[in-house]
Amino acid sequence: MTLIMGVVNVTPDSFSDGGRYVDADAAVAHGLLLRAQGADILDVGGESTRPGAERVSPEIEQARVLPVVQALADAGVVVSIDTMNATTAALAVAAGARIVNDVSGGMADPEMLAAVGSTDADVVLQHWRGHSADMYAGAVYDDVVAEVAGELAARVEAAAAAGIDPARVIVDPGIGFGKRGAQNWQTLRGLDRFVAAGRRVLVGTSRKRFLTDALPGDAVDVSEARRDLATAVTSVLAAQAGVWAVRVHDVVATRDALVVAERWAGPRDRTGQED
Ligand code: PMM
Repeated sequence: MTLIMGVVNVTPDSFSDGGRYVDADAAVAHGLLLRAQGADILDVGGESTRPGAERVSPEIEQARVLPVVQALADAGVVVSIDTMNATTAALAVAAGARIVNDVSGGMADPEMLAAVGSTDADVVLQHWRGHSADMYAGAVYDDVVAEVAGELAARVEAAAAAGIDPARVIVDPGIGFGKRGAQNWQTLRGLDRFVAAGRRVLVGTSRKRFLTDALPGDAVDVSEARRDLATAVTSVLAAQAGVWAVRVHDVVATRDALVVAERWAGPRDRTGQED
């Protein structure tokens, strides 16, 4: 089944959880709850990537995330570290993270791919065309799916050149990153093409603006429950397109949706038994 990556944001300014998990103990407790709810991987991040967000220093980022990574890894959780900084990535892997999730695909920090290459961690290379402060400057495409696929393939090659076996690479088309409303839907419609390219695919739609904007009524007033329901629907559709994992804030809604979709699909084993 498609894996669920639960989001543990350790930031005071994340758009989606209002900074509720700024202290390490609360973040760890939240992570353990997500795991109990069915998350297969926990993605720990200390720098908000919301459109317009300011960068934080690596020192602040590390102070936020490292204790959380350590505690969750010690508890036996598969942890990914959501960072664009090579030093933070290396320290997080040393603290037990098994995946480095770089939303810039190794482009923000020129040391990133070499840093990952000297570990045995897997790496998520996300499609990216610039920092949050000018997030939409690069959102110009003739054919968004073809261009994103081509740019991701180039990042996989750059990773290989830095000593990272492509089998360790997970690609992510970067929903909401350098893409405006309709471009996100076009990208999602092309997910099967990313899957066909042969690498594991991760996708993150959770609570994102393009999704909220699609719902009836005033976008500003869309409740968290409605955003999570919409996210659960995209999770199922992404699973049907063959993605390896979905990155979500509300694990329960997505888990339930994936489980129901599995039942609909029917048994895959040779016995054909259903309970
Ligand atoms: N989205 C956010 C942060 N990190 N990482 C990956 N690989 N894919 C995503 O879509 C992604 C990400 C958005 O930020 P949030 O955690 O504050 O919602």
